[in-house]
Amino acid sequence: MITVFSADHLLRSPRTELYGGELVRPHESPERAQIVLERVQTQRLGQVIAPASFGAAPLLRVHDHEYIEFLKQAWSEWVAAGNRGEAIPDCWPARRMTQRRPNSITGKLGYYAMASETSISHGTWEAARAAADVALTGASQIKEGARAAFALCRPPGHHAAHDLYGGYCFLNNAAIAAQYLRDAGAARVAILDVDFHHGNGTQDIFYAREDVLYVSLHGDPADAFPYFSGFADETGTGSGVGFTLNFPLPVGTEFKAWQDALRAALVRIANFRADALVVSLGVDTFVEDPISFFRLQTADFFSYGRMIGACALPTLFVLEGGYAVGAIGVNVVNVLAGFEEA
Ligand code: SP5
Ligand code: ZN
Repeated sequence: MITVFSADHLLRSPRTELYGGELVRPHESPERAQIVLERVQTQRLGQVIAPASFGAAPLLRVHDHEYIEFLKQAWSEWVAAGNRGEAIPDCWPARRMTQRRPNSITGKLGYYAMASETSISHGTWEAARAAADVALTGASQIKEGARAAFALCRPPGHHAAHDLYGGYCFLNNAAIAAQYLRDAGAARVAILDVDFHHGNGTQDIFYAREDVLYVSLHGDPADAFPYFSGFADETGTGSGVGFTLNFPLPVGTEFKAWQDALRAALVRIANFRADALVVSLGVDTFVEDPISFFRLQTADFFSYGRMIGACALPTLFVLEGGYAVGAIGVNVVNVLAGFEEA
């Protein structure tokens, strides 16, 4: 299958992540994308192409205009305000406070952030925009009739909502791609999210929709980030009821139990009769992942790739998380190779 990759991901290279009360070197690092790209090449998965530029319109199908303007300006506003470190919020619109948008950049960070581990730094917007173009280029391959494509996106996207960033995400690459496929004539698009974390942003974007099914397997939010989204009783709203399906799984989940949940997820996707499938592909389910608590092994990624391939749907894979950097290339390409073998 074709891989879409942009070297512009390198423009996102913050120095800090707020983690355990310290500012540490970010888990979501440039090495991640380079290692996945190298594995794609050494395993001869297929051609690697650069993205085309799709402009603002497909971003605005999913994201708020003022939110996009905020992302474009945040770093320069932060620097102009005299701040010396990277941009991190320090106040949020919590319970019983107003939801008005402040003027001050620090206030705006709190208004738009769903988490504070994600520092904004020079080049963040440019990299996020390139990642969305990577996803859109992959989606256009599917539109043109490809059976599958791999969007090697960085930064990731599934925590980004209509007007929220965080969880290392700014633009929701998978949601932008799914909406693009809808606009290109696919009547129904399914999104399967196998990242360790719940894709709160993707769920939120499509929560009231019956034309885009969102199905996710993830660490139980009672114990795992993003804590406030991803419970089993979140099933959609209005005409979208029944078109969101969550499988929260406990600490220490092994492949056998994870695979049972995947089987159930794939049954729902088959019943939905999707015209296309978008897979939010995070490999932070790996046993050695430093911030997660599932126990999948390297060979398991190949096994479940084959299960996804057996659905026989046009499939766009969009890279999300995975922080055991030494294994990320092997694990991601195992999913794609398993898919191709089905
Ligand atoms: C795309 C993606 O995978 N985003 C993940 C964002 C995770 N952000 C916060 C992680 C906090 C993890 N805390 C774990 C404590 C382990 N001692
Ligand atoms: Zn994740």
